[in-house]
Amino acid sequence: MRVGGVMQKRIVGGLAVLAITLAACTGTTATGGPSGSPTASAAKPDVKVGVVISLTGVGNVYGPTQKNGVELAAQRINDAGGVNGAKMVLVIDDDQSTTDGGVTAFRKQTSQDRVVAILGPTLSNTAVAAHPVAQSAQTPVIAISNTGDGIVGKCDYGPCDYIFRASLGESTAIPQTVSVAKSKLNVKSVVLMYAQDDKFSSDGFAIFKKNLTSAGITIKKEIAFSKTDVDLSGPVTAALAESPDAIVDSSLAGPAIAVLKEVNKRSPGKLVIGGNGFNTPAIITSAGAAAEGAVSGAAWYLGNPDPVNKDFVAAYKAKYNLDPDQFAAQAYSALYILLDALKRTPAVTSVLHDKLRDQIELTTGVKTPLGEFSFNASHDVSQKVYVVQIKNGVFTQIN
Ligand code: 1QQ
Repeated sequence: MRVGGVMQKRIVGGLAVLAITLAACTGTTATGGPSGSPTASAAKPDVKVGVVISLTGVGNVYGPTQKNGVELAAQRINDAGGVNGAKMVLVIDDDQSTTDGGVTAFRKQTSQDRVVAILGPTLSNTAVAAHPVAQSAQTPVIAISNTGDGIVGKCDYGPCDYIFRASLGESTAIPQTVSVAKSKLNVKSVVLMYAQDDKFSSDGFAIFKKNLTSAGITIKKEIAFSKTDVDLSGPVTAALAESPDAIVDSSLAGPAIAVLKEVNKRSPGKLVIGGNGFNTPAIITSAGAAAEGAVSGAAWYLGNPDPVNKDFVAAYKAKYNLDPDQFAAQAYSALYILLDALKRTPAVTSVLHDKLRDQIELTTGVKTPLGEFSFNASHDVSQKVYVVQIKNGVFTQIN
């Protein structure tokens, strides 16, 4: 009866808290104590973590490797004892690369699944619609691939203190890319192309414009297109007519592949510079030789000899018979960052989201394939930028 009384009080505090608390009570009464085995025990209630990613739609080149990365991390985490002995269980939903898809998945995961935290969604365009759902539900989010502006810190939709970002923002990456373009690749003029109906792409356009201008690189023309355009022969012809040293393309992989192919057809060898949309091996497999020489700023690269990265790459290869990409590395890293905070949160299976949020904020020096990870005061990642160029079909660091 005493338990009932406590629970009644908590109903006033919030249904989510009640449900998770109930689960915790059941677990404790049923079995008590950890099994003593290093593997996550069935005795404790599972710790549910939401993952909302683009498995279909325009972001579908990024979501599948994010899924691989996060599933590998969950498997390894559970093999090593889970969250203080409790099994970590992923709830994965497709955001369909749309704002509606993202909002629906975030609503489901916060109200139905009652996950402890959410990783995702894949695209910045979806994130600015879906993150407010988690913010109102006071469910922490770690953004694993949103690189546009206003994702953390100051958000247009209002307070976003439950939102964190483990993905390198374009406002940090692009200045480095522009600097390398100027100093190492001798770029003096560009045409700036971008998808105007995608937040990541249009934010990247504005950031490129600002940084190219301040670096003294001439922008000969700006050309807007749509993220759903498949034929970019017109815009590319118009861009090449300006005879720039390079074409800068701020877009997701679909249009980027079309731009690379058109440029290669009409002006082979012309330098193409992009943003985070370029950091997928799909660019190389789909554009083939036309991807050769393309430059972008990345959060990670395959050849990084750091032992944590080497261990991740080897485990990923063993499980999927494939090299990981940046998106897999970021998703994998984020789950370990969350694990670290979950382990530090008292009574983890009855976690109160504000306590978990506070612990995520205190993250320091978690060893990940992205390097030793900490969040800054704006809940953003502070990490090294790798400016990469595709050479012989491989992303190669050039900074
Ligand atoms: C964003 C991105 C995409 C290019 C990759 C997921 O960075 O939408 O913010």
